[in-house]
Amino acid sequence: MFNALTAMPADPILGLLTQYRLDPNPNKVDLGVGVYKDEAGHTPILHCVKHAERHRFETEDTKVYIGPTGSAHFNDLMTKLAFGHDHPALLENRIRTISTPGGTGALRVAADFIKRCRTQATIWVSDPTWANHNGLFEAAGIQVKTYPYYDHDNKSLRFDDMKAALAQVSPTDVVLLHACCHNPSGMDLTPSQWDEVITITKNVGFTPLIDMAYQGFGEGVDEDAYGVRQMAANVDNMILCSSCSKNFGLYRERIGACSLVTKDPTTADVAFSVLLYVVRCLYSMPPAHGAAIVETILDSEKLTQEWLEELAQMRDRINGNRSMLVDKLKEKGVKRDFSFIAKQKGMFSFLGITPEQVTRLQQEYSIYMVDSSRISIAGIGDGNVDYLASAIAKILE
Ligand code: PLP
Ligand code: TYF
Repeated sequence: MFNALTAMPADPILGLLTQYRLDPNPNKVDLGVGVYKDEAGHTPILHCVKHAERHRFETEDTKVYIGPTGSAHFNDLMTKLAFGHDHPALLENRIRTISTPGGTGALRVAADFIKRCRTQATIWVSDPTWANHNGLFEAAGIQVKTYPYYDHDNKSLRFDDMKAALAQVSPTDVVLLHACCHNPSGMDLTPSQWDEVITITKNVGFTPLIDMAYQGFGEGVDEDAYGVRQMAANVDNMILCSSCSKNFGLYRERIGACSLVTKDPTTADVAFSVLLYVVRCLYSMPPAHGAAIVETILDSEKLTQEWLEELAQMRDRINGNRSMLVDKLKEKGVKRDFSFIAKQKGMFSFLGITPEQVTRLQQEYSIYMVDSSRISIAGIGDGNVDYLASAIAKILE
């Protein structure tokens, strides 16, 4: 039976990590996978997480099954973190949240849930989007189509084209929007652009699915949730997939959440029962450890404060790296305008070089990035920015 298989390509992002690790060049630079790194190129465990883990170790008294929803308390805290404490949909009991195995698990659950809402569903994703979005929705038998988003030539948002495309979407379709820190372009909607998209969503009647994998990495926890909160206040149906991988640094613990916003509590209960059925058929119940850590942090004022400070440090370092690279490229005499990198948000930007130039950077300088020239900004630091900017200057000559 296995003989009939043809090999699948490796994950284009995670595959880079293996190549990078095998490269003996001491000057190598990893701008591939989107994980936060400190100046030393290390992805640290947050202090607040360590504190919470110590506390859980002392107090946890069972490992019995947690059930398909995960921890109800974690779900409540995550709902408040995403929507705010006093969101009308929350006060009106119209939101239902479950814990999921990471943001990816949330998206996969959402995909099966959408399929159960409508067998012929189509989901519209931005062009470009995170590579895994396509596979996750196709795996659930959902057709994936794209709407215009990033203008590679002008390094800007194709906002008019995006609006025109969304206005043509069927009311029975779903549209995926990135809450903040757009992966891979770093190009976010401004609050007023969100308002316009929300008006179109309301008028056309499609269901928005918002993917929030980087809450707190753009401008701040509340600022980054602007679109989520406004959308939920204005539409009858919405899905939110969130992740604790980046903002709590819990990547390998696999913890995130999936929330449904509905028009009334009765619809919410029915939809929730379908969501739980989907979970049962996919993985039965989510891992508990990451949720317990987040719960411990958000339950404590002191740990929450510590978390917000550590999150701000990560955000500030990334933003600092953005300007540092732009300045260094200028210093190296690069004539091309890279100032857009300093204006974009979150972990990623496209350098905007050709695949051949990406290959040259890798082969001649051991600088690793995705073929599309997406760079993970956290991989830049004081120690490598000079080397990186010199190499970019050379391949642009
Ligand atoms: N959505 C986007 C846009 C992402 O970039 C990622 C990856 O980091 C995820 C979802 C999933 O994150 P995770 O499954 O690691 O929580
Ligand atoms: O886009 C990225 O780099 C992050 C991390 O299969 C990631 O979202 C990449 C690929 C993958 C899972 C996570």
